[in-house]
Amino acid sequence: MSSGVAATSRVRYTINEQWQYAPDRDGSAAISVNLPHTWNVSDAFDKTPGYRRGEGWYRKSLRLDPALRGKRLFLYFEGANQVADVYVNSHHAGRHVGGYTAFVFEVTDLMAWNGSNAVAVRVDNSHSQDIPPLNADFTFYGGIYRDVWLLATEEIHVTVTDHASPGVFVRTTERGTAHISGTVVNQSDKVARVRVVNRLLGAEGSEITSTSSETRIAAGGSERFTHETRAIPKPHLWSPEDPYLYRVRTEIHAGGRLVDSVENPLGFRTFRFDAQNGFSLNGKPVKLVGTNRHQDFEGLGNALPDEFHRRDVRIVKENGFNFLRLAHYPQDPALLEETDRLGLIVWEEIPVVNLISMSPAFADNAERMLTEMIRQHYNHPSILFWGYMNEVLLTKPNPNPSGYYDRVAELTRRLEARADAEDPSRATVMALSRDEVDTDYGIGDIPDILGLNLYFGWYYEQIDSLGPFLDGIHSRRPKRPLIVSEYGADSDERVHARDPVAFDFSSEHQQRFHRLSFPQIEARRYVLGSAVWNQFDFGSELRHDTKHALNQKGLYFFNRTPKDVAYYYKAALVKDAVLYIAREWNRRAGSGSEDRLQPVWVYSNSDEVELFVNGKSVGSRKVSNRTAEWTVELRDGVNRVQARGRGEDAVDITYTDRKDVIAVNAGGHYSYNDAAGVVWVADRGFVGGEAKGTHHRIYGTNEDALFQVSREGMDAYRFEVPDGTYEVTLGFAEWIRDQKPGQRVFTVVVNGVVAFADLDPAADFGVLTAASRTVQVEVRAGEGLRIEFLPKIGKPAIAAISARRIY
Ligand code: GCB
Ligand code: CA
Repeated sequence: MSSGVAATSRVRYTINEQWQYAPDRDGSAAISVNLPHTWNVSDAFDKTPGYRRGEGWYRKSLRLDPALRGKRLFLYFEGANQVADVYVNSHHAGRHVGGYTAFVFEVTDLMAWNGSNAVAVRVDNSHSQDIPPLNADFTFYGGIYRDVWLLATEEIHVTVTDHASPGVFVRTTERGTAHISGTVVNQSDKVARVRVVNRLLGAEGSEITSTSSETRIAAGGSERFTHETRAIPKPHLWSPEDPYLYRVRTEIHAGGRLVDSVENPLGFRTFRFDAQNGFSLNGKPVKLVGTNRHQDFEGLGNALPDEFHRRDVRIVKENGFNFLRLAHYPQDPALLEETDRLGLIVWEEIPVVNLISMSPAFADNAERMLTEMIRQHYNHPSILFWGYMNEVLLTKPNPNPSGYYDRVAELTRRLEARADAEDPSRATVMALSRDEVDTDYGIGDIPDILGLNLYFGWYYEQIDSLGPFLDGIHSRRPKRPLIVSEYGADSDERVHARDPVAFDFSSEHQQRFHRLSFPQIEARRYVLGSAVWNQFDFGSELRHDTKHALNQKGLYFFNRTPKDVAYYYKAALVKDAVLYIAREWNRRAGSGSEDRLQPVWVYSNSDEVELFVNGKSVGSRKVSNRTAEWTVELRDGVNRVQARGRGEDAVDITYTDRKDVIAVNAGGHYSYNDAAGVVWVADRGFVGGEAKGTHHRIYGTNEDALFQVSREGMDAYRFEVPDGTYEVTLGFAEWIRDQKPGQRVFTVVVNGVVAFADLDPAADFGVLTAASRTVQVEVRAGEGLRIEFLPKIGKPAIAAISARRIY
């Protein structure tokens, strides 16, 4: 380690490198890791229910730079999920409870200056009735999943142990001044005379004004300072369009030396919200149009390097949003620095989700998490809203303890009071769902603003019911400022439907959902704003759906590639030219001339767009609600589709005209694109029987959506194909999870060949398990392909049929 570090003032560097991680204390199975790290990267996504929730041990040897001698030493953790015990040379330095806020322990007296120091951290992500969140629709990955810092200060310094906050709190006042308060500690054994200087700096670093004061601090004592600068005439305001940042440099001088200095961002901005007129920033009406963000990422779990956090902010910003809800927990400091810099208005919240427990420790921990969040992130001008509960009435504890709802209300009042005491300059919020809001025991009236998580046209009712529902709440609670804190629908890029329906996971339903939902929000002035659920797909181990363990309501995939739907919002929100041909459905198939007529649509902020298919214009269309749509005729093979308006775009759509290859998603109204490039066309249902299905994960396959739906009770499928020798593959999955052996038994005959005799899927394969069998059959004399189902017990069923001619 270099000894070139400054001999004065504070020193801070990450110690993320070269840790040893082991799942247990003895450490014999230790592996080398760098932080950030989680131990749930794979088990939270495999198909075995559950993921490891227990202890993990991180060990590192730390050699101290001799230049730091004489300084006070601290270990600063940005986050570890969810209980962390820190040991230095086998001494317990401290424990922190809660997975989403930072913590710091002083370790000066536990460290040796010669040789290496053994740092060990026990992290535990077990469920605890004392710690929020108790349950929620996201994965509680264990580990030290954010940066860890070594921090060294002089004996006299700005406090670092006030809830791991910066120790200095800056805000602006209505008088146009900057208000700066903080605490200086004197860890020496002598009384100290200290001068505190605060310098307000412009974005380029020039000093605009400064304040200072002198104070005496007893040995081992601390003193608070409160400064207010002169009024800044016409300050450069902070806003999403122009996120101008001032900085406040706080200097501590003692004994004629600069002993400490820290910098914090400062933004001048004012905001108001009104139950009738909505939201305004810096005196101008602004609709908050935004999205929600979870912190995890494909292949990394929650352990993201800072650049990933910053990139997420850039993506949200480039999508045209001005608002970001950090659901459902405090997030990485790198992310908040970026929302300050790029200009996004932030709602941040603590993870009190779905329900509370009656344990007094639960309430204490929730309140402390709120205090930590507010103090740690107080100086970020991008944050305007503190949230403290999400759908807290959703899950009824079982058994339901007496007095439960009184306890929820009591905790709500306690958190509201805490947020007010910590930070009266911001607004408090909570989010309730449709089913909670009318019987909310009054808790929805406690915060300043009520958020509504609404899934009309997904979990319930119709997409069109969103606006009328909002109007109803608004008329019943005319004084309550309302914000749509969530709305969204899942999609899977492999699932496509010409007639999409809620819960089919088709890309087309998700797009229609947003095209029809957003205008209803835009049209209502009283709604302060909205946030899509969610910007990115995210891990939720309890989910099944079409990609298990994932919530697929993202406008982007889990790896941050955009879905088509993202461009609807981009076209609605971005001023620069946006013109985008929807392309998730870039592989299509059919048989016959009618199938060749296919929809193509474009998202754009042009007035008019012209479309070309294989070089020929198919006409111009007026863009309405950022969308223009055509029905075009595709040819067999690759089709070049181009669009021109404000800007241009081009994509290739492959269409396969089926002659001697068949692939049918039996029982599915949607087509399915598998990993091998096969397009399983929607089942047109000409064969009788009924479509049946499940959203449960299907074992033995990754193509869940193909096997989740089946057709049941038909006599036969018949395909007109040319004569020849065919390979026919039949896929099954019993979708009834408690189906017993002997409840469904049938025989399948393909052109006279018995493919399955007395097949009993529950017995032969197990329920919810995909199995396929391929047989070879002859097609002669123009008879086509005939797949017959002969019931013995119950009804026959099939999930997937494919056939290809081999001779
Ligand atoms: C909600 C929750 C959120 C879920 C979302 C969903 O209302 O607040 O945590 O992930 O719905 O997708 O069901
Ligand atoms: Ca970080």
